[in-house]
Amino acid sequence: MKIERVELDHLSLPLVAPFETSFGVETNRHCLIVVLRADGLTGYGECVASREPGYSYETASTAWHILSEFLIPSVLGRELTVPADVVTRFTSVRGHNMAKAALEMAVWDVMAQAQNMSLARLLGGVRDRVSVGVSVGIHPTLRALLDRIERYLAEGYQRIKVKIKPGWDLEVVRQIRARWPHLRLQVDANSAYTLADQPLFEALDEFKLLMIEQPLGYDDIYEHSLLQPHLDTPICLDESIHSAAHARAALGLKACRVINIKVGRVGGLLEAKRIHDLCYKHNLPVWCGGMLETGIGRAANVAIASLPGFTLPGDLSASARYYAQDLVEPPFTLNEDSTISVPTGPGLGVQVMENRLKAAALRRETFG
Ligand code: SMG
Ligand code: MG
Repeated sequence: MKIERVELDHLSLPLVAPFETSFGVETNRHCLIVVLRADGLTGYGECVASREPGYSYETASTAWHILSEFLIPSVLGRELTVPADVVTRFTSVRGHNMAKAALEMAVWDVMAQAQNMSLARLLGGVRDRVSVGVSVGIHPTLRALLDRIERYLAEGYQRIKVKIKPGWDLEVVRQIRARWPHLRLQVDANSAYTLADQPLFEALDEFKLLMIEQPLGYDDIYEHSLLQPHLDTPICLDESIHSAAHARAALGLKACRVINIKVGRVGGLLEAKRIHDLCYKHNLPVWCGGMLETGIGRAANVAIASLPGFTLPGDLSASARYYAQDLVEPPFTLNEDSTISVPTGPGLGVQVMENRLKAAALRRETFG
């Protein structure tokens, strides 16, 4: 298959509510969408880098630079047969995983369509619905947070993740537990703590959390390995796992008991699958993280989450949790059993509404 043309769009989409983490607040989601044309087919990919370098060093602007100057030119006009070929073309660029993942996703999409197969099937998925939860940001008051959780529970989400930061942690968890003793609950610190906070994490043990996500440095594995043996609660690594090699290091050091796999953070679906396969072999449960994706990135997330090792609920919520109007039809909805159905149509299996893409674009450029 020959890549004939690639279009890049930088979008700004208003979120239904601001999303606050230990590193900042987002009210508008910035992302890049890749539209790829090959053999009469159109594939889509989403770049999850944010406007600001808070979660990762990549931003929508750095991804634009890397895609337009290096990654897109490396595949334009090329014959590619399998998705791994595109990864090979990218080896001369170090890092910039979110930029790489966006273009790779569009290639998987067209290649799955060319075989008239869903992306989930091409990846080796084994489920037709995936278990999901909802990630709840930091709120101005505890009251507001508890009300928000109550509404998500009423909508049918059966697993809640709350963001924590120093000063918004133990008491928050205590109050949630007091109200919902059996709720499947986990926390995400986004690297807001240090090893000196070990007593806080020990104190959290009594609340039987499913996991504590990325408590320490965003690029650390070693210090997490020093903390994990002191805790009953599993540590889950997010920010510091960028490759299967990192996952291997975390496994070897026993730095965590769970890994959050994000397609963008690890450079694409192929690497996400490699991390999955490694963890599956070692009986380490994984789950699919979220980056407030539109329906395009969400379709890829749901597909990868259908692999057998994704045994914990993902941060994959319904379209309406993020956007008043998603970019795709039909929008993703929550089933009664707190799952999302895996699209069965060819490729990503969603219809991208290009007029909505155009309406939200701050910048667009065509290559080839
Ligand atoms: O997509 O529902 C979602 C958000 C999930 O909490 C979420 N993601 O560290 O896991 C994480 C955060 C990063 C969000 S930065 C935009
Ligand atoms: Mg996280």
